[in-house]
Amino acid sequence: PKLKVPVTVEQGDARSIDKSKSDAEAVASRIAYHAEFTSSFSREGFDIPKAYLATAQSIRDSLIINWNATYDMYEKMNVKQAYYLSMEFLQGRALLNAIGNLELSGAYGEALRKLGHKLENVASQEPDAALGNGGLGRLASCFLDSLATLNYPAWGYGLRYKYGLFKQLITKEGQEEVAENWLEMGNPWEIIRNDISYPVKFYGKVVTGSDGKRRWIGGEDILAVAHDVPIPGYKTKTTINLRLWSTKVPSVDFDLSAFNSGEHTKAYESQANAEKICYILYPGDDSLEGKTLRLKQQYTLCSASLQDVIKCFEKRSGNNVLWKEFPEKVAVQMNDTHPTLCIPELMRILIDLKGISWKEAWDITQRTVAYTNHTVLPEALEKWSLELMQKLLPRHVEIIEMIDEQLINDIVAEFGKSDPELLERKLNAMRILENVELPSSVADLFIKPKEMSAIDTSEDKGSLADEEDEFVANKEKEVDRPPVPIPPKMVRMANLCVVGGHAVNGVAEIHSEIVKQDVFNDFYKLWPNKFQNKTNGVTPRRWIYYCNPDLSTIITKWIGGEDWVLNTEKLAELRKFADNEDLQSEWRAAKRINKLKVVSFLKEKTGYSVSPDAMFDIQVKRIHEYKRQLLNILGIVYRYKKMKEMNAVERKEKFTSRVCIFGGKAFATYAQAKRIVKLITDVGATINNDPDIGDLLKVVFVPDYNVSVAELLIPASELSQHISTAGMEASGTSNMKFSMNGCILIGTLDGANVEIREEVGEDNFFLFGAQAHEITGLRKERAEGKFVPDPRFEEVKEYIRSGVFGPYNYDELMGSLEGNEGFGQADYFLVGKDFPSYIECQEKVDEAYKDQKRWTRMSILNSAGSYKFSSDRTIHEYARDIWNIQPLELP
Ligand code: 4GP
Repeated sequence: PKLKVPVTVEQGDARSIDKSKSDAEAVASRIAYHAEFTSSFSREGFDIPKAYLATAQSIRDSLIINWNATYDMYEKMNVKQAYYLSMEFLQGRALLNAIGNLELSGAYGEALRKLGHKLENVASQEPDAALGNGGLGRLASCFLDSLATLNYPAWGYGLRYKYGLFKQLITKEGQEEVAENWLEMGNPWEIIRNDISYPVKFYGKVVTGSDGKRRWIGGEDILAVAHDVPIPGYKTKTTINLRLWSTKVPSVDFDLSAFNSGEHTKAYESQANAEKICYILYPGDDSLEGKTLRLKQQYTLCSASLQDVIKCFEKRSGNNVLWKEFPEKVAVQMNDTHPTLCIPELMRILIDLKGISWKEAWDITQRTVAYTNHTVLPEALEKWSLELMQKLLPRHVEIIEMIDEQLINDIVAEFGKSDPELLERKLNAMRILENVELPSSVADLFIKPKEMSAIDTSEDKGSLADEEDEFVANKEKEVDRPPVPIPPKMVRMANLCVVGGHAVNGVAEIHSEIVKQDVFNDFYKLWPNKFQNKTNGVTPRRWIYYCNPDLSTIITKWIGGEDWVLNTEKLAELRKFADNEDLQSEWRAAKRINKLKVVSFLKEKTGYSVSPDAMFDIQVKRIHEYKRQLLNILGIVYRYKKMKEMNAVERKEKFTSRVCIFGGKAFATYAQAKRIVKLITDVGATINNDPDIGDLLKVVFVPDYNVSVAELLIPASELSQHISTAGMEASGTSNMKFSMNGCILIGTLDGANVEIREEVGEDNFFLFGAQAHEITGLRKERAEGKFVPDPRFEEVKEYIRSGVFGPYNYDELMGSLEGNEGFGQADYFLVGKDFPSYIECQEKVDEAYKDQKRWTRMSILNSAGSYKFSSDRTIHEYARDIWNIQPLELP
């Protein structure tokens, strides 16, 4: 449509402009202003993409006003601020969230109607900002929302990747990845700060200056440039900042003479090298180039952010910079180990650039930084090659070596020298450097008795002939034996985090226990007070209030007010109405509306038609063996096989109709995860086209799962699956979102499931499977061949192998469940072990669903019991126990 309102040029806060106008008129004229003057589209017309940009730009104006006021106040009050450093922020869309938080939904809806558009259609134009992989990135985004909403002085730092997480296509071959160019149409939410940039150095060497100090010189310099994204709180003026860095070459580095002499590519080379650091979210790191790039990304985040933090601290301190007070003004939270380099970088800045002693710098650093662990999977505990790090960051390696040495001394002091075996075990577990020689004073303690005799100068050396025999025998053995590879020297980032920070936290109670008792047990015994739990949470604004308006209206009506959006404890009041028939029927009606939306979405995205009368059973998350999508699909195959063995009447009698929905991305090089995707889509293709089955069972893989898709699926869900091998899922956060939206979970006692079950009540949670403390024993039993598989499990694998679901060779996938030769450890994720209890539990689900009153009661009790899982609660805990920051609200 053409613009229907006359364009009046107005600037300023949408509500404070012309008081004679209604909010909607004022908003409309502001949108029109931006359509005319700001948007980068051609003049004519006012189509949806243009309407989206102009709408976003108009709301951005309001955000900037609040945001300036927020930081002016923080500066004036010189308050302590928390800085959340994360390589990932999975923000999703911003428009409806911003409009809602500013309480302008009505005005914007009406304004856009006047201009010929619907707000929902305009909002759906926005590409997801997918600067993250999954849980940890989305948690960071929920935290920003809560920090702003609760008026905490805070700031997020991340990287501005040009390409977000890949776009997932589902084809006949399974998953395919294509680049996600989320910035193609420009990003109205960011403000480029060309005046805020910091040099970041790589390579070079370290020299000792005439003053005896170590200096990092030479190397490659790039520039990190700030891009600011305002994050509005809900019903507050507080608007905090997410500062994302992009990289470029300092202008002096452009090789003009090469360009002028025709070597255009050469001239551009350094620019391209600098820019590629922020090209993609997770560069494949099988190659050395990939590894180097990822380490450069991590260092860019740490270095630029700390320089920025320090500049702010110095500015706020005026003429009186007291470094020892730095931790009283600054808290740095490292979201997993990716920002570990903060520790040596802060040390470097303090010692080399600010002239502070090692001892004081160490004290400041430790009091400033804290670390959150998000996974106990050994392969995810980051280690970097010492050699690579030495090349890229030579000064940091010196500092890390000194921290390691200091740690060795502490360990020796703590455990003494009387028990060399214990000491050696402690050093092996706790040192930051792996496979690196010990200082000789400590190494001497471990000389084995045999080695001792070799350097023994006493007379008794045994007979010469014996020694010769032994020598020959050893030589012969050497001929047969391949040379022993020298283990690579590595830097263990998690150990550095634990040593260098003042707090370490897990993200759910069970996970924090595993962190203390297993992953970092030696550290825990040494410094028990460092270790904490901070059970994750999700923002109730995005994850129920905005994404599920129908249910939210019902909750507001029954609780008698909307304050549950800020005080989720109020949700517990729903408990007393759980059996109320009126509430129950309203509740079901809201679910149905949400299911209908998903029915059309699935049709559009996958071509499959599903019935809104069937139970919507959903598993959406990254595809990973430990999350066991394989268990889910094997359960579905079992169900299908049983259906096929029955006649139509029996089938209908026995089974509840289900739509089984999967979604999630497999890491591009994770072959086994991609095979799982392939199996799910193959199974879907067969079942969905089987006329015997009809609406009784449908299996749909939703392509390109992201935040916006989650916002659509979660409100429509009735059953959701959180079925990881116990002890392996740190927390999970989608389990919280599902439960909040009245979905019932089927799950193992893992991560936050444990706490959700406690809150919603065990009758309202479908529990199955082995428990965390049993897993080691079960794996051992499995590996020793003592496991006797359930015949139903064997039957399912056989059925898949028989080719019912197409010609693809599933040997590798099925083999992994059996531990055949070449397939690694037998069923490491214990799918076979948990299979019988899983399918038996699914039968209970079917039974429960048949009684819709009972089911609705369970659903209501889930929402009611989800109050603990608001990220507002989590953020209050971090603020109180780790950051020591206080809320401060704008007048
Ligand atoms: C995830 C964990 O897998 C998940 O259990 C947890 O809820 C989430 O972090 C937030 O704490 N881990 C990651 C990761 O996303 O990349 O390790």
